[in-house]
Amino acid sequence: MKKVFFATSNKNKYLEAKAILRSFNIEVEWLKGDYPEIQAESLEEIASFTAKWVAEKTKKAVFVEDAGLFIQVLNGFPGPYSSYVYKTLGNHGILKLLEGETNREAFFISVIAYCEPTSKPATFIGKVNGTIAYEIRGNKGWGFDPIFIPTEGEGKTYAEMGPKNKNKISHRRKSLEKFGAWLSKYYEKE
Ligand code: ITT
Repeated sequence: MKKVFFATSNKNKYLEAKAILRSFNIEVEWLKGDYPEIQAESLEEIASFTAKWVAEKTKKAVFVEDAGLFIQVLNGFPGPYSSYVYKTLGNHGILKLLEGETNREAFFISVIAYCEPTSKPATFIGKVNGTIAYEIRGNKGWGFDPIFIPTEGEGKTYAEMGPKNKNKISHRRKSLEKFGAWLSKYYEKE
């Protein structure tokens, strides 16, 4: 089994990536830590910068993943600021911002950047459309899971679906699938 390092501070993201990439016969090892992130409006730019930085620093083949929740009526907020907004406003804060608002459309994006010490980063994107719930629903999730209802989720929030079902359709599943397929081919050529 080929091994690749995932640089993240977030254990939930690591566990999801590990479960999903296993089906591509790829083993994920956690490079636990807080790595520098630039402030930019594009998740691709942010993820690419961090992947390059970590690959050069550790001399390993690594990937990082940057995700964000984009709410239509808030012009895409919190988007690239999702981590900070989750820590400061939380799910209750987001629901408050949307009080009385009937347009609940939102999407989640996951961007993976893979990089080796001497190469340029390669990126893979996954997107899931959905809506923001009217209240917190479900306890089998983390982050924004209790307020995000994916279009393909039969009306349930990610947190009501639970990790197994979330992982079948999530934004992270989609970016990791692209990455896994690419990496398997890439390893064949080596
Ligand atoms: P890194 O160390 O990997 O950067 P992070 O927690 O800062 O970990 P991100 O910047 O990628 O992760 O994610 C931004 C935030 O968006 C994250 O902290 C969660 O609050 C939320 N988020 C991302 N993906 C999510 C998911 O699948 N379900 C629920 N919330 C999610």
